[in-house]
Amino acid sequence: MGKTLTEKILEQHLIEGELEKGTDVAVKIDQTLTQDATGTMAYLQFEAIGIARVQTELSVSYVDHNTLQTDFKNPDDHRYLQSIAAKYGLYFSRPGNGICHQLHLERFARPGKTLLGSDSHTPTGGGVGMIAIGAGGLDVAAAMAGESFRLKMPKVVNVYLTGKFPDFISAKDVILEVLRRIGVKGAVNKVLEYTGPGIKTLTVPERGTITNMGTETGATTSIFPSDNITKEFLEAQERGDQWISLEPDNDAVYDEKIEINLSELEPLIALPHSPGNVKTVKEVEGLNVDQVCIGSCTNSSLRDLKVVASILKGKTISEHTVLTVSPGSRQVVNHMVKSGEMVYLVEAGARILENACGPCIGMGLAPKSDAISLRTFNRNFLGRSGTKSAQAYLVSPETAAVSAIEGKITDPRRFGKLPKFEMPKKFLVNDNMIIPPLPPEKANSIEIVRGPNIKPLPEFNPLPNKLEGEVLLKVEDDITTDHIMPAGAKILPLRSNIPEISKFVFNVVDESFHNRSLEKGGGFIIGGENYGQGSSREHAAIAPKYLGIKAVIVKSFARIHLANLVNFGIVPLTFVNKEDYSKVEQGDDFEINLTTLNTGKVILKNFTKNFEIPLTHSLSETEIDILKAGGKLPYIKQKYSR
Ligand code: MIC
Ligand code: SF4
Repeated sequence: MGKTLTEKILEQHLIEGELEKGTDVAVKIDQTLTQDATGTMAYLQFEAIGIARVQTELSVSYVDHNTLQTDFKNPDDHRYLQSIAAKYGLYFSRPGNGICHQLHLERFARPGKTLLGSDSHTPTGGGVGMIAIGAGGLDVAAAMAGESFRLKMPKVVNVYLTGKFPDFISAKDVILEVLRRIGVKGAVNKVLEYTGPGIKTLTVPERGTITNMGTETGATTSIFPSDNITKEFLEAQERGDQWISLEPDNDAVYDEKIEINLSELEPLIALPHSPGNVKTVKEVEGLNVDQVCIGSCTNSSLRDLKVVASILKGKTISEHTVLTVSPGSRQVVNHMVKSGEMVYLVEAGARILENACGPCIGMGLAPKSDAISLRTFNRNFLGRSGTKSAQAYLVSPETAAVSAIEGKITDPRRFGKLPKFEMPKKFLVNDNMIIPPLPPEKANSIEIVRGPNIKPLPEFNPLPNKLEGEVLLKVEDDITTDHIMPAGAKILPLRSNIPEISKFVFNVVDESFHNRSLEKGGGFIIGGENYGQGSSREHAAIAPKYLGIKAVIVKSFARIHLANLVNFGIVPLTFVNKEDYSKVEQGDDFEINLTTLNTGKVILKNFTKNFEIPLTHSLSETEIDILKAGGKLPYIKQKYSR
């Protein structure tokens, strides 16, 4: 029986288990990446594990999220990260160099390798045929210490592409079409593997747009084969020697199949407040647009900026619309400046921002009250832009550029003829803002620099046999980590300070959550389907744990958040009968007996309403041991001390 590409790479990296769908496997991790917003916590944890040097083939620490420096906190964290990289043998990508996923694709991603990143959009690397997975910072810290990564062996979905793009349709429309069909939980514990004649029309950066935003389907990762197009890309990045040919077998057996004809795609748009809320642009055409933002790790490659520049050339944006452009990397900026195409953006009225995450994570350029903001980004969750009353829509660079000129949502095909632009044969490679690892003899003497915002890690106790307390909050389906632990310019700088950041837990949902949790001495959260979708931020587990959350009981979980809850000793439980969700209310008094956790069944006693309901979980034996130890850090420390 033939193998999928996913199976081939996972098999080569298998440390424990068998490639049987749904079972637990442990795989070797070749590369890791972190970014600054999750990195500080990841490295505090790496330090706590106590290993002298990273054990991976390659580990990179990027700075791209917290680059708005309104006081000392973010720059202090950058200094901390730089000293950590020097001491422990990592590459350090300096602030201003670009967005981690764009940079990793350009400079480090390698076909056939595994990459674990403390950011949910790590699957961007799948664009060159690697297994690239997003995880919580502690899992990445453990991988840097040489631990394997545990996951449920995913099902493999074949996304079979045929045809080729008509003008004004691009990679973003492909992933929006996937989201339109399967929604934001359609690929939980699945890998989206792209094949078919249509992939031969897609360059690596276009493939990267698709694998990047595959995250929004809940997928473990997304992957393209490594073919001649990959070879050309790596050669253009002066990394031709790193290319290998890697394809699924012709008779590979997939669990599901999705077929998309690129020739038949239309410009698509995700409506507020979910990337899964997809319509055709035509259906919402004519709505006035206050802000257009081009950039983010989904759509900030040279190809994307070139197409935008070619559309904006000689035009002026609407007087009612603000346009921002944040390029993906210095390489992209360098090309745009040298070719003169940056001028078209400037002359059209674009506000050129730093090559960083920026408005995608509410780091500046928040839209005005009630604004309609059209973004080439991958997420439009409530409040994420920094303005709670704003309505964010997600589109391709083509739709964004044409709409910025018109001042309203516009089907880009109305523009007329698609202007031509040329891609370079070779990229302008310059790694002078990436500091390579120091040799061990020099690294040993490096002092770690800690600013006053870096607070010690909180310590948590082993799990008791019985959990008691009140339901502190009951929420609906599709609660994102942006609801649980919001980001933005004010909160992100607190990522290495758990007591402070915990004040903002569930702020967009219920401002009294923090105080109520402390007053009641902690308790429980009840949720619906796909609880914790979105970001990999482990702060959405650590901060609730700090506030005394003991268990989260839901209809279903998103993959990364579930792992983060386990890592920090919060018990993730699900209803056996989903209808029981409606029987419990905020304020109910619960008792959960955990002595039967190993059997997969536990009983919840509701004292307020005087009934019992059955709960279950998907935890492996190792995960139960981690929970019992009070989290993954004490668990690993126990292991190393043995
Ligand atoms: C995001 O896009 O939500 C982030 C910010 O990049 C997060 C990471 C974080 O919260 O620091 C992610 O996607 O994992
Ligand atoms: Fe940065 Fe936005 Fe990409 Fe997250 S989704 S890594 S915030 S650009």
